[in-house]
Amino acid sequence: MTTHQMPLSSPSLSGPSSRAPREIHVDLEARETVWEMAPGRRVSAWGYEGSVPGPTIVAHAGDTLVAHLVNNLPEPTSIHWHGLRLPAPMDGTQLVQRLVQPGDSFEYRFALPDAGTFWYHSHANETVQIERGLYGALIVLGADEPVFDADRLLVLDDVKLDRHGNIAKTALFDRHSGREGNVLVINGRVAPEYQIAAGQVERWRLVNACSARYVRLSLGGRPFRIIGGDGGLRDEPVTVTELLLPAAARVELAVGPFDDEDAQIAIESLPYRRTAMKRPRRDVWGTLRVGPRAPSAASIPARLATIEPLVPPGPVTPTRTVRLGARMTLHGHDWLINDQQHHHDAPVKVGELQVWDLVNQTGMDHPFHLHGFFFQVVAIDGVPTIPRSWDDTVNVAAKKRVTIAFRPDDRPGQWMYHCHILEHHAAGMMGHFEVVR
Ligand SMILES: [Cu+2]
Repeated sequence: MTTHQMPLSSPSLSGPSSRAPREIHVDLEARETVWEMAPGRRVSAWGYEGSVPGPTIVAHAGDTLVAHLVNNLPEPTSIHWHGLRLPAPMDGTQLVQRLVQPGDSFEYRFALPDAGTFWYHSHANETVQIERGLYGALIVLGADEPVFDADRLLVLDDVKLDRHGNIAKTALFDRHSGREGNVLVINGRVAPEYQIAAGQVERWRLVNACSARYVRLSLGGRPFRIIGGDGGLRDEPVTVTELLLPAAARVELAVGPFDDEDAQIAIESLPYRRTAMKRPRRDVWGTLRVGPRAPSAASIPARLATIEPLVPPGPVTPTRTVRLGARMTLHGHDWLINDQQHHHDAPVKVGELQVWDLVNQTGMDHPFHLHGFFFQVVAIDGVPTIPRSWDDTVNVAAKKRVTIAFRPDDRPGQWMYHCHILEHHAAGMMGHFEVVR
């Protein structure tokens, strides 16, 4: 029995690391627990192995993950492995498995083909179960990773507490705009402080585990480099001073070097208007302090990965249109795909290039997530783009059109796509389709 847990910060996991593939065994008991978000600030929550986030699973590409879910919750559950190219029966949705009943267990077993930053979370009654803490990170290391001075994982979440300090019940308004919390946490803790040595460069892996919130990330306005997306390293690093991380998406960064010892840098989100119904504001999530200088062994190549374009340059012809829509009802809003709740979409064939036009007909952004397959973003509003990374979650901004391409490999079965604003998914903005040989 080996459970690989990564501390909040660790010496570098990077660098060449080839070894024989292993089985990684993890126990994930889902149960009620006490979540201490800050010293003395405890809330009743649900977590894997009693912690929020759940255990961080670290493996190498080529390993097999064996995760033993035991359900000691008062209601049924299942686990979705977000971003992983696994066999359909292991995807954790109700299309492919019966929910695990209280007192029962289920073993997930699948190979980990790709290096990258992934996460796992409940795929049952998500608006309650994920909000209460049933999520965790899964890091898969590649054979030839760039070298950093340290690795850091930051799982971002927002929690809505009521006036008694308990996790709030779902409100009608949540169904419309998605639930945004009034408490911001990184790795389950309010306002954490991290330290980076002056002169050093760290690899940061960020997961947005919020129900609905978009994070327009800034590090006090300082430049940093994006080195990876949902599905591992991007083609080359790009230097920015901010980025937009939609709900459920991941990003990998090179942070540093900083020269000003004792500087305090805000880990913050800048105002972003994803819906006209919410007033954008700046929030501080945590603090990064620049510590005493230390030597650096970091080495980040100019070229990180080769992303072969799936679609030749030039005009893009979609094979399918997926319209994201809404309908007013007596109980507020229904959220729709092609005018239907829980849309039954046409099958796709193994090996056949898919070019999907995601058309947002609503006045609100939606983070579109495809299960089981990475895609490339090939056009925005009809204007071709050069794919720089592999992704499984993309923001389709209000009234905009995003075109994605993927080629289903030989993993037939039932798959789904949906808006990852959990309340929208629950209210119908979801489609399912079969991959057939
Ligand atoms: Cu949505």
